[in-house]
Amino acid sequence: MVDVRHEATAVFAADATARLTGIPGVAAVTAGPGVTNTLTALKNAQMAQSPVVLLGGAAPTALRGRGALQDMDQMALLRSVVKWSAAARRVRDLAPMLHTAFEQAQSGVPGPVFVECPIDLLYAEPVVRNLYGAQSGGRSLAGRLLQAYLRWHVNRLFAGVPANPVQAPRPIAPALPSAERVAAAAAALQKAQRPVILIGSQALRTPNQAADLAGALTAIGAPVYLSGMARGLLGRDHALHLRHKRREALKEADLVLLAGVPCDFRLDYGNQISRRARFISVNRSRDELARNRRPEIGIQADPGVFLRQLAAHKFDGERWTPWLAQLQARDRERNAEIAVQAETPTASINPLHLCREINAALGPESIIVADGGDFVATASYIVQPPGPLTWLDPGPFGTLGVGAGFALAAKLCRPAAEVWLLYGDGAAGFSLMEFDTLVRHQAPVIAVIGNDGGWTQIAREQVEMLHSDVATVLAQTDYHRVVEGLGAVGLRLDDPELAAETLAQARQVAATRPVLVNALLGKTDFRKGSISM
Ligand SMILES: Cc1ncc(C[n+]2csc(CCOP(=O)(O)OP(=O)(O)O)c2C)c(N)n1
Ligand SMILES: [Mg+2]
Repeated sequence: MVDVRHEATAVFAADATARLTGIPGVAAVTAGPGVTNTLTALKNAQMAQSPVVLLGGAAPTALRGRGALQDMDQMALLRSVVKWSAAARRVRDLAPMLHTAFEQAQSGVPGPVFVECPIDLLYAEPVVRNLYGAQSGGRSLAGRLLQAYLRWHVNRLFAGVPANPVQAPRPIAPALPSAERVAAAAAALQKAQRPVILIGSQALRTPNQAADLAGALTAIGAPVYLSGMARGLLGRDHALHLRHKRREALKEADLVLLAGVPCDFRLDYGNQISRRARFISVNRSRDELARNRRPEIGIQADPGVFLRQLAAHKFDGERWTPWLAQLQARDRERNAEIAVQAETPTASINPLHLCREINAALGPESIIVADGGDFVATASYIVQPPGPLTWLDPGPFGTLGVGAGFALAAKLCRPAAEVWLLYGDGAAGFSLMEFDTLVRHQAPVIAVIGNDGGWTQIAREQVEMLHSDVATVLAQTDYHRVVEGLGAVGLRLDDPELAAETLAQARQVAATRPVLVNALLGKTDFRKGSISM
């Protein structure tokens, strides 16, 4: 049980817990405003296909719609942002509904679920009898009728609860690909000259199979790009792992295999895949398989299982050596460009330089959480997650504010890991108060704010197109002093020469206490012209 300061944080933390462990995360919030405060985080979990169980309170069953405190139609509001929901109306509903909730969250395409639990189902029977007894009054006929009704109501609330309502959870098996489909994909891949495999979050739904999955990709031997929760899967220096110029690779490829990757904005709705290429897609979701670009071989199954079965076929990796070498050369070229850009002096600290220093400071156990715009997008090109499931970002909903909840969960799930929370200064404003939570629950994370004094991702396009920076400018505020007030340690960094030293100091502090480095940034053109739509 971890109590936080904002309900969104609770859901973000439950989401990250689910992603890192494969076990659904649970958040419990109060009725009304507690539930409405979770909406954005639930939608974020839905888009990330993350199994979260939200338990929400609700007004007492007999007082719904009568002006009760925090009363509202929660079911109507949540329906579109959860995969499944149910409203308990009797105590005996609770256990089977929770059972179904956990199954629904994990089966097929995973996602968040909601169980509404009115408060009179959560207290002991005598307390509830007393509560309703005290509400009704008088010896008049109306008063006695009301009392009789309420007695009947409470009897009904508590009736028929089995002595042992809790059953063991049933195992949930993912959809398996058929052997013929795997063979068809293998045959296509064996014939390809320039294959590219893209791996997305879905392939990592079963975290304890990450090592096997990495082994499978090595055995297949084709070039691989990793996205979402798959980032870090192959460690830092795997020969098959490409990090840059994906668009070019997709244009030139003669076979593209998407494993748990939808054709959404990140692939320009499928347009990045050459029309001449053979196109295979594996996805748990039938909708995602068909969206925007229909694959030649479409397989509705768990992509991780598919890849492991694919690896049982024989592939001649040598055949792809020249193609791989070409992609690797482009990767090296891009890294060299970045290294040059990182050494260009700017005011305060060049963000590329800071990202390179962060990358150098990471240990093999580090987990990176990304919450922001321009700065964290820059970091995603430079900071390399060291291993499987060591990179957490919001996912395709792109919600600012996931930072503290994700970092909290990461540190509590993996206490031995160093958790690096990379914040934009705008994004940090959504969850800085949760440093109170990090301090109270002894979750010593290392936060770094890339403090460019503004909502830079927005400013980049707005200033260019509308010639005004209105509403994109922030002050380069002393955020390090804010967290000090909450019991964490704050460090200010404005000199590039001191970056390595300050990060080393932060790591030392984080052995025992949460720490925040407020890094004052200058401007670069690194992401000029980037627009996401
Ligand atoms: C909750 C939410 N509000 C707004 C946005 C739109 N948005 C995306 S990036 C961005 C700017 C973020 O600023 P900051 O965190 O300082 O990062 P920077 O771009 O300056 O590096 C905004 C407002 C969003 N994705 N989520
Ligand atoms: Mg900013």
